[in-house]
Amino acid sequence: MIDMIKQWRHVFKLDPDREISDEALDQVCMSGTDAIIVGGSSGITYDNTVDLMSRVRRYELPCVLEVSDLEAVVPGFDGYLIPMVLNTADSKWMIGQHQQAIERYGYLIPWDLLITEGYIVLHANSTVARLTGADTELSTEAVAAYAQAGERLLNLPIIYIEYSGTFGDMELVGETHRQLERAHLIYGGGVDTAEKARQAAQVSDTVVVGNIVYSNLHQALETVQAVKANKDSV
Ligand code: 1GP
Repeated sequence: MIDMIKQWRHVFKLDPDREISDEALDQVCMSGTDAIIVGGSSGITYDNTVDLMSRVRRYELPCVLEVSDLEAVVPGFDGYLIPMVLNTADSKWMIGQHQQAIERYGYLIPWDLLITEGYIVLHANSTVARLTGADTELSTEAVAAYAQAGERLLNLPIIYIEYSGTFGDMELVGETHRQLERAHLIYGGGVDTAEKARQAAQVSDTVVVGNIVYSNLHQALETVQAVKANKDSV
């Protein structure tokens, strides 16, 4: 799983709770992006997840589920991303929900398809920050230290800097990246133009593009080439 993810430079994250036409989905899947992540912070159900997965499955693109709701874990994805929020004082989002999932469904879990992500949530005014009670007021040093704690103490293969809904501080992302030795750094949040995609690609290993797919598909599609053109910059 991690070997596959390490190849990804650009990924679209699609939300099962939002409408996307067949035509738009076709353009997203044929855009040259490396994979589709299915995920969102609210309104995710088994039915809307199955529906989106089966539509994306028509394309030869890796499709993984970022698990946020236990009721909406659908079999048939190529992999399952399991977020652990590092910058929250509420241990439920770090390990509690995971413990409950294993207690309830342990015998069903396809362990070799799971991959954990150390999430650092930095946009205070986002659903994920409010939901998880993330401490978003962090210095660059503090964020880099969370990332290193995730990589070196918890041995997490992925660190995900999440600014969902706003474009983040690229210097902070770059400095965090420099402090990592092994973990793969994913950046997501507010990438809605080719220029922002280019900047994000310079400081991270994988750039995730979400919201703009639903508000300006043309600009969303432009982010793919902008990221790919930066292939060798990290
Ligand atoms: C959200 O990181 C992703 O989980 C992408 O963020 O929706 O702001 O592009 P945007």
